[in-house]
Amino acid sequence: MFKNSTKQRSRDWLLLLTLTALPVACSKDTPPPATGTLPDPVPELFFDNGRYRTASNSAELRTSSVPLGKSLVLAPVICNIAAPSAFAWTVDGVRQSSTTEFLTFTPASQGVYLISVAEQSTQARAEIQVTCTAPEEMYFRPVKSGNKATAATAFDYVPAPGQFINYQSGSTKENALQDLQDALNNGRISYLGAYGGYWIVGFDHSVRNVAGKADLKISGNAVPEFSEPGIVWVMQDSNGNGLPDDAWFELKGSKSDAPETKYRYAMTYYKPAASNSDVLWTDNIGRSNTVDYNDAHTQAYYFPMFITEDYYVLTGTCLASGIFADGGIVYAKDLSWGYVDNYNTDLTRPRNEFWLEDAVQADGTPANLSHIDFVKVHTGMAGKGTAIGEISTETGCPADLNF
Ligand SMILES: [Ca+2]
Ligand SMILES: [Ca+2]
Ligand SMILES: [Ca+2]
Ligand SMILES: [Ca+2]
Repeated sequence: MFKNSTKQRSRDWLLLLTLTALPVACSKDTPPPATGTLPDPVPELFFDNGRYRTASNSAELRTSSVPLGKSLVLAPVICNIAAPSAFAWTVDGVRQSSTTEFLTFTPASQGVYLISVAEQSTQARAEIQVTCTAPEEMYFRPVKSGNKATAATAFDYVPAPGQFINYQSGSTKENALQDLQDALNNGRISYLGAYGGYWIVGFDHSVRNVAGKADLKISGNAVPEFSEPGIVWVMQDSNGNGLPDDAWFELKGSKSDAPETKYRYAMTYYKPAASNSDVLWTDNIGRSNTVDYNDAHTQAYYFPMFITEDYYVLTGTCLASGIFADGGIVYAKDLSWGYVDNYNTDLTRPRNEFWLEDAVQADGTPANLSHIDFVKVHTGMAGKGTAIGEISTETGCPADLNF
């Protein structure tokens, strides 16, 4: 099934990983790996803005926003710190009382705030710029003549590596974004690849949160005992600029309180040195594995080759793998509710329907959103089965159920 060279290369990588300390998932201070080497595991914090991260963009100041009169819970992604101690937070240099990884920020007036967090045992530190904008309803966009119920605009598409991902050498990020736009326009399914692969889309109007009912529909291609759950995130255009550069809120699901669910999880995928190869990944908690090349999908690279750097980092929430075998057949477990490309087992929560009431802050408290403008979906599991390959979410175009 595998070419010998592929397996040998994987063994070389894994041997290296075994012989040296496990690599960092997300270090900005170490160079990208040359063939056969990986960055050292440097303790690090960063703020996730919902976009992929590379060596070249990791030093950019991340931004977010919060409408006046509301709170935003901030929390960094924690890399290579096995047992974090206390955290120290500042807002414009003023020390805050929180000593945990969470800060509830409730600005008293509109303006731009620089917020920092440092982990005390390592001095790992991160900053984020948060703009306090006009109150929540200021930029609500009512439905106008000519608007449509489904998402209109593709803003970003960065799949994880996978057997259904086919962006070969010479492809561009613009090619990928156009593919997503075409899928939105034509009602086709999009492929997110393995854990963390994502798209970001926007509506031509604001999707109102109507109390006590589902507000969004996002289809997948799940069938019983083959679910590949994707996590849904939503955003308001709080600063009114038409771009998804504000605060993301996860829609909770039936696994949100499961002890194995990992929040602010980061996975780094490394570009293979040769075609027809497995794709190595490492994560922010010291694990590594591969997305495996198989003989059913023979494009040269499963890694999206429009990523020009040697590795990229995808972040989000990670659920325990649903892969299981029974009688020699591999299945992917159906979850109760709350995920795209999942065959809901809770029949009170119809499949493919999502409630904006389920939007939560980083600490799991309700976000209480009156409406949203943007949606992100990412593959929510890292798992693979022998015959079926990696778990990878498939998605249709989101629709406003209150249109
Ligand atoms: Ca609702
Ligand atoms: Ca699927
Ligand atoms: Ca915006
Ligand atoms: Ca899939």
